[in-house]
Amino acid sequence: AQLVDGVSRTFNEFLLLPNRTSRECTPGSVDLRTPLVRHAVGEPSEIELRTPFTSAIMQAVSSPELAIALAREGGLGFLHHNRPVEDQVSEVRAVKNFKAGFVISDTNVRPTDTLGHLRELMQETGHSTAAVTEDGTASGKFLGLVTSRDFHPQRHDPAALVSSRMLPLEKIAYSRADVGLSEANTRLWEERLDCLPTVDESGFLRHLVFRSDYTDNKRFPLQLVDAGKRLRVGAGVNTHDYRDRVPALVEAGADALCFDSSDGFSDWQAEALTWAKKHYPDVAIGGGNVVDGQAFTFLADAGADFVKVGVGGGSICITRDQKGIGRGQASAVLDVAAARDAYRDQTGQYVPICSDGGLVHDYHVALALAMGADFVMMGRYFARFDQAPGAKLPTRDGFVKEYWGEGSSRARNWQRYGQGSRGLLFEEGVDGFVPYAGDLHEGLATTIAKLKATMVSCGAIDLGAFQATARLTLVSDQSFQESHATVQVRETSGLG
Ligand code: MZP
Repeated sequence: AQLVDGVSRTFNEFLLLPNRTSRECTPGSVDLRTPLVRHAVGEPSEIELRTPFTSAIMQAVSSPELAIALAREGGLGFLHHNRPVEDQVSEVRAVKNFKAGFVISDTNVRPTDTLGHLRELMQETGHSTAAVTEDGTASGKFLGLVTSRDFHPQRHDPAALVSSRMLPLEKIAYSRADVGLSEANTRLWEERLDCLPTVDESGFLRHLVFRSDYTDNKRFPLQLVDAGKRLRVGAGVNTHDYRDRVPALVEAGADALCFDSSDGFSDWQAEALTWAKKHYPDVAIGGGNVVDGQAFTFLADAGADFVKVGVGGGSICITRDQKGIGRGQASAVLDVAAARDAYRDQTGQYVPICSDGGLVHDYHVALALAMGADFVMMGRYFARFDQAPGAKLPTRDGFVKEYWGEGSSRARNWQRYGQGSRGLLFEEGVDGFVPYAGDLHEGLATTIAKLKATMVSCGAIDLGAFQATARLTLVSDQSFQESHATVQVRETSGLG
């Protein structure tokens, strides 16, 4: 055997040093746009993400609801492939056909009629949000908002309302009973949004009466009639049935595909990529997963439009225990990023890389990006949110959501964990739970706020500058201890 240079290191072993922060460098000026697919140096990528987040190609993570919520935040959800082609296709269609909201014309709003009318319209059109306005236009006076997801005014910041999707229809009633909403909370809502909320017995929002004219869309950025615009969605594919799956997903409108394997450094993946790029040269198709520069170059040469990095670091992953294969995620990202840059210098082609798995804390996202990742993919992180498909279960201390690996017996994703037969000979993933974290919109907003704050401390207002100028330091065990609070901490303020 040959011993490769360097130790296998992971994100916990690094910190970023602050760089000089200029006056112009503020969280408000930070731009998180990033390329998703291969492009010539000096030209823009055909697909850019507005925020560098993608959701894992996993049954427990990327439902259409999650892909919709993430696309609305500027990221991209990848629907999983461990099922019949037609099931995946119908989920791609569900995201592509999503319409953000609409205004119904009802000058004489009679609450009970309107509700029925709304319900029918929402079912017919597939919209998730409906606004009732006095004159039926987007700029008229809003009388109410009806949405299709749970929204809890006690837990949620009123400002989050502006782009959220809230109530199950059954819970809507035009009652003015103000049950369960504290006076202070009501005042907050009135002040912040100038509206009067009413809630049902369980504290869920029932109805909002807006008391101003929201003619200024900036104050009320709900996209009411967002015509012809479609959300982006990605889809995983595998090296077994790609000749059927790729054409069907392209036809359904998937914006980006990704060959998804626990070990992408294989002839099968190169062959599949070559086939896909030959038949669908204009479709964005990524590959992976890899952990070193040699494997990156192999997939880039085979035509990959982006390459995913990470073996064995996932929160549900036991590949390293089972097979002794993998590499610390920080070392893997640093090595692959160097190969990506060398490939760029040699070929004039920039092939973005994605740090996939093993991001445990929000600051790990910043580290992955600073180390050279163009975007990240996360499973555990997204599995915690309402929009993820896992069941939400009560525990003594709150709620948890189910989260299981693609290599677990539950998922049985033999296409990803091919061990030489159809079916799994042994598990490479576990089946478990993650703490419930509420709505994606709000959770991701906090993560983005932290990422921007880190970038500002490092003096960078875009990801290119962040990668180019970030300074990393290794931490010793002792300094790792020092990073944490060393006093007994009071009940938290509730800030994540
Ligand atoms: P994490 O964000 O939960 O730490 O990791 C998610 C990533 O772990 C996925 O995107 C995928 O690359 C990988 N994964 C999914 N299932 C397994 C498994 O069962 C796994 N071993 O390692």
